[in-house]
Amino acid sequence: MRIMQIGGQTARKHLPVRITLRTGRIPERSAAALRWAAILSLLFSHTAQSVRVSDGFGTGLGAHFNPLNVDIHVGDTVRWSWADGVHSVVSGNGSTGIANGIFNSGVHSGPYAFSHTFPSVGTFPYFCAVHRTADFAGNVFGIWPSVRVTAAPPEPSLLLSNFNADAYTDYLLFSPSTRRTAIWYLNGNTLQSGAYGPTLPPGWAVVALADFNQNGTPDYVLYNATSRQTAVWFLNNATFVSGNIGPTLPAGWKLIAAADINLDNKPDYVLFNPTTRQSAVWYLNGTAFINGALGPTLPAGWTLVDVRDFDSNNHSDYVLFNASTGQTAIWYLNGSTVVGGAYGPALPMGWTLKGAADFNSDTKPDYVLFEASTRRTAIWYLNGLTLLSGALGPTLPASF
Ligand SMILES: [Ca+2]
Ligand SMILES: [Ca+2]
Ligand SMILES: [Ca+2]
Ligand SMILES: [Ca+2]
Repeated sequence: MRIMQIGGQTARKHLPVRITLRTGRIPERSAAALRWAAILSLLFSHTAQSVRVSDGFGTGLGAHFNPLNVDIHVGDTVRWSWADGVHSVVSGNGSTGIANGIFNSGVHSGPYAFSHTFPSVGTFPYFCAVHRTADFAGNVFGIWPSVRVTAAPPEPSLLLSNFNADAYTDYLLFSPSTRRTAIWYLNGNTLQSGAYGPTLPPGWAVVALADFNQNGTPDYVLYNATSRQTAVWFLNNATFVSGNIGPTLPAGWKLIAAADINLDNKPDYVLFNPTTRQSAVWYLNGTAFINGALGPTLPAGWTLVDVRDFDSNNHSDYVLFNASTGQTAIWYLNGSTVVGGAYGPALPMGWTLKGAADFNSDTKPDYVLFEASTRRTAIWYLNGLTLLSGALGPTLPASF
């Protein structure tokens, strides 16, 4: 494995920050952080799909369930409620009355509510054990009520850089289906205008942005998942200028970011292996591989999201995210060596951390959050790791 040969270092046994994370000493969060987390939780948390159950909906709507069919994504929850009457919600075959055991509220007098979360794709018919015959005969569609669960839409690729050399970071969107790229020019959190960038050849994706030819505007780092080849496309704002083949990644490794780790003004690759959670740095001269070093290994549950300088010492730092807890953390680096760590603000349920960049021109990186269920983005303005305020950013298109 090239990564092991070129690393020239063995994994470190003692990582102070790792211990900090594991022992769970959580630095106090500011009142602003708590307030913003609470506000975002209230405004943007998942709302379960609701089905009202009643005797009184009549034939057009289905006898007892409104709506008759519910369309949701994997992981969503449906909540049935009835104010009065005696009802139940039983998954299975309404014609025969045979339950299939996926969900069953039991028979209850109202007011009552029952919820079920759907972890997999499929169509799930159900009936009311009390009104089974009327459920079918009473609706004009000739169908049984059901919950239809489809796969969650794929997360868009969202990368952050300043394409038009103004004071503000912009969004780069990449659609895996069309392989189109689009730049959304922002002024803070506000979308100003957009432009299509170049469209990628089949098999390739944009995975990182950095200025590889020092002309002041970011270039695309491309990756081919089949060949594991990387390439750099040199851009002038949204216009393709030329391209170069870069080094090929070893199997199992992902390119997380391109950032200058050794302060020679040339971007380097930061790699992460999600299986071993090992990180590595590949030092580059333009697109030519020079040498590599192993970086720190992340604790279980944590992923490397981005690489930015969070303590204004010019050394890029790791931005870490724990998707199950919503917790964020920064590992401060000196080159590829961890020298400290701290927790950042925790994200509300349903939101993931997409990256970090400066959105309000105070030179300090801010968080970009994404909510998969609504495709909304949000900016959390930070002073170091202190959350100052938050604002919704533009909502990402499903595809383009
Ligand atoms: Ca800009
Ligand atoms: Ca460098
Ligand atoms: Ca730093
Ligand atoms: Ca900022």
